[in-house]
Amino acid sequence: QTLETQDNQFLEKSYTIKDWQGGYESLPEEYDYWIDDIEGEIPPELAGTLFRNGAGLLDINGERLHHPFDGDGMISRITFINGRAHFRNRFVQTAGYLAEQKAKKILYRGVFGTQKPGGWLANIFDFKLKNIANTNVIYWGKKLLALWEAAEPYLLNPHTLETLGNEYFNGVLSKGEAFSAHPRIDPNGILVNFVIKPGLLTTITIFELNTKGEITSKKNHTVSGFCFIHDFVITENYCIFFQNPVNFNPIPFALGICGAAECIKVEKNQTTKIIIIPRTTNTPMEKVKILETKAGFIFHHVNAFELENEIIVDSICYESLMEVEPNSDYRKTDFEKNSPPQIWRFHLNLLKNQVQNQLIDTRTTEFPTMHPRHLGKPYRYLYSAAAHKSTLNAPLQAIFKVDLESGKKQLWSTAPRGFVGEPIFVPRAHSQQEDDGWIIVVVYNAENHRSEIVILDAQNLEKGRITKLRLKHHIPYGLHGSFTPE
Ligand code: 3ON
Ligand code: FE
Repeated sequence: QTLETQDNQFLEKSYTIKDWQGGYESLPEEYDYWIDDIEGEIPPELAGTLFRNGAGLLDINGERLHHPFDGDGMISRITFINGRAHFRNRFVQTAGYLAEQKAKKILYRGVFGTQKPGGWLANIFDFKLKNIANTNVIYWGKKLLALWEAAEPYLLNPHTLETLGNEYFNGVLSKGEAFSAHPRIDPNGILVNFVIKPGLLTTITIFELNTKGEITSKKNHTVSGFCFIHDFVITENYCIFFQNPVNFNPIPFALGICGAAECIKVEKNQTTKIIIIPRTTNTPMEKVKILETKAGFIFHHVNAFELENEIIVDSICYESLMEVEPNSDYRKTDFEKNSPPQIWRFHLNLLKNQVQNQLIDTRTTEFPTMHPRHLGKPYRYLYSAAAHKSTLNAPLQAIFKVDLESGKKQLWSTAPRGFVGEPIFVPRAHSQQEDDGWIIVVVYNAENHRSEIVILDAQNLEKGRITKLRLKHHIPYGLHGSFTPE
């Protein structure tokens, strides 16, 4: 026996793969009820609504999707009012969802490899996109919008979650024009969003929206090379994009062999280009600036801010990406074989045009968040979903808090049978301290195959949960969401 295999025997896992897989079962039912199975007390000052989005269906009439990112968007809405909580979930009634539910079979190819039945001949040269509206949900300018980065938003009724149609912002967006799923809200009351149109040259469009939900600015920038960019960051003066070191070979996709995203390969030896775009023309730096560094692959950033001659950016980096194979099953992921997503801090020096990289923590972590009032500004605390153990890749089972000033870290874990989604930080009204508020997170409990809404004290995760609201069903692992005090 090698030393390595001996070591592995003692590395007891904090989860079983079977438990983890339970969170990837479809939830076809739509519910509407007051939550009455509650442990602890809902903080009386906590008022507002948490919206969550994610794939509600992982199969179409029993035919499994190839990847959870291909699943139809389902919105969950948890409203906190007078110490009570109400739950409702509904599918976004996209054209594709309605058509497939009616046909009872897969009619569209998915970006992440779902194919129509019938092999490559049934899929060859089919470039139609199914807008699945599954990635994020925001309430902005009195509009509830379900977002997916490759198409236009869907507008929903914020109370009933009924789908009202596509949102084109008074014709500023055209049919089929995308609006990414990762808007950033400047605390000055401006929502900034972007869209990537990749090609040999890539166009990055930057939108600004006012508090009425109107697009007030739409500007195009062109950069060289193919881009796959899922998220971005803003500071007071800049929008910052990390152009991942990837190559795109569309041929297998065109031939009906795999999904478009499966044709993206991370090039470990290639550098990441950091694209810094001024938000207005009267910023210190007038033109677009591009810096280079080694950063692996980035889906999500935490935050960014300006400090003297530097821009600081905190991001979640993967050394490489799990390659989704055409015939593989995502539910059989061998976590330990993949590189862990970790928090890094990048110092972009705008005078020297240099980048310094600093690993903040080795733990597997994803879905980072922070206090919305500090977005684009200096900040002290970040929160994220994380693995139970501090090394090796593993499912997200814990909530992690990092004090970026003191380096202190806290962990609240749901292992062995709990699995967490994206945490949302809700500040207490009129709070002074940056971490005075709550973390709300949906936890999948494999013990009873149901989900729970858990409320934590953001100042002290380790004292344990304040409240646990037990749902009557599970919610499949989701992607992003947001909280609105309204
Ligand atoms: O040229 C094309 C341009 C484009 C916009 C390429 C393309 C077809 C791939 C594309 C579309 C991209 C899309 C639709 C991306 C959608 C991404 C998505 C739905 C989710 C991403 C989630 C990211 C992460 C990191 C989730 C992590 C989850 C866990 C760790 C929990 O298990
Ligand atoms: Fe995302």
